[in-house]
Amino acid sequence: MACRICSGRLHRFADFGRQPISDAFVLPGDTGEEFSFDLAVGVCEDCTMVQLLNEVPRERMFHDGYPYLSSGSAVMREHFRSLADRLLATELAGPDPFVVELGCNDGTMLATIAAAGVRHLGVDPSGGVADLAAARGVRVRKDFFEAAVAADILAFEGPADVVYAANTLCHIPYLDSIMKGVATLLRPGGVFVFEDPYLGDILERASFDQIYDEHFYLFSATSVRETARRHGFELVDVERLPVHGGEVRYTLAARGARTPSPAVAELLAAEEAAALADPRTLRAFADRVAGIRDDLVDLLTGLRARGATVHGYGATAKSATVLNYCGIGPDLVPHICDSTPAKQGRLAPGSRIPVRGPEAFASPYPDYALLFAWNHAEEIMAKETAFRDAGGTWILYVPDVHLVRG
Ligand code: JHZ
Ligand code: SAH
Ligand code: ZN
Repeated sequence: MACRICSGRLHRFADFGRQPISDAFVLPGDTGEEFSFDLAVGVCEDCTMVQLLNEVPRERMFHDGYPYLSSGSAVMREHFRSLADRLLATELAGPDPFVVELGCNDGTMLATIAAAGVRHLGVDPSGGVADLAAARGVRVRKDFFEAAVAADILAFEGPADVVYAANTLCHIPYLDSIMKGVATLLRPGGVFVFEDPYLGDILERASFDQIYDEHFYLFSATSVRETARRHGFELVDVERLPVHGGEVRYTLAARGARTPSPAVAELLAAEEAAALADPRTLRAFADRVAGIRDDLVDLLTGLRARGATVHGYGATAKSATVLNYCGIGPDLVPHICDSTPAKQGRLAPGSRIPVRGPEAFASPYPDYALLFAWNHAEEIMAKETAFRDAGGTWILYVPDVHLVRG
């Protein structure tokens, strides 16, 4: 296996065994074998990019039945509204501005742009979510963004002031084509802004469930800067974000077009000091993760032996890694509650744990709730205070296995 960015040698540091497609929720009657692949992660010895060793074909993950909805969290809706407002007040404040969003999903971010009457285009290959965006008044093109699509957009719409992507760029193995496309599409002086889970946070919190089929890359400022450099871009800003368990928003511009903010050098220096890309750091992470697996399985088997009930909360894509790596099935967690319509009434991939609507949580409350959507803990605990009042206890496994009494 060679690095997807620079063809350098990859050093494998973690292995999660066979895994299903994380967002492929199974119909109960479907007894066919699920697609699976070896989920293993490596770091490039040259450019430091952390990446999966195996690639799942993109059409298997992103299609008309793709279930994830950006609008499923109030905190995320507010996050995207404030980002859109900021873009409108800055990069999109000139005459006839144009913004393109890669992976616009159900249009949560672009809805604010559309409401402001600003020219925009969302690009997303998942037809179901793209239809929801269109229903909100967002202009959307159902396609995988890549260099040829960028050239086509340029021809029909003209150059973009901003290309934006949230939780999408790290999903795309073919970044060379993306970078070429964005370079073609941006006007001179335009910016490419994207935000994704941050390697530094993943290592610090041992949040190994951020590793699954869709998350092909785990970015750092160091690896993003190197990737950008290879395509004539410069990393001109970084901003740490609290959402999704810790992310970084990167801003790229054509080399020499903008003065990098001091935050860039600071984050690069912090990554160097923390030896983020050092195989020893990454192997220590893998050891910690094996400990979390043992602790979680011990806790759940102990609770079952005592006759306590444990239900899952949030049928996240992340939970696929937890469940299938730890070997947790319906015997330990009989069902998971989730607010996403397209996941309800189905079985979680691999583990085959049934997914029910949020109303099932209270009827009756379990003794313990295993919080797979730990990144939304504050929002969820605030709306589920009745669970705590009924004596319920949350189980979290990030940054270690621990109990929270609401
Ligand atoms: P959440 C997905 O990951 C996939 P997931 C993807 N690869 C990615 O990077 C991120 O999103 C952005 C439910 N829920 O956000 C909704 C409730 O039931 O952690 C979701 O199914 N009640 C693109 O799936 C899940 O939990 C609630 O109150 O790991 C949360 O999924 C809330 C707030 C959520 O992302
Ligand atoms: N930006 C949203 C959605 C993230 S889900 C948010 O942060 O909540 C990731 C989205 O990327 C999915 O809707 C998926 O269909 C889309 N996607 C995957 N590959 C893509 C590509 N090559 N071009 C554009 N979108 C893509
Ligand atoms: Zn490399």
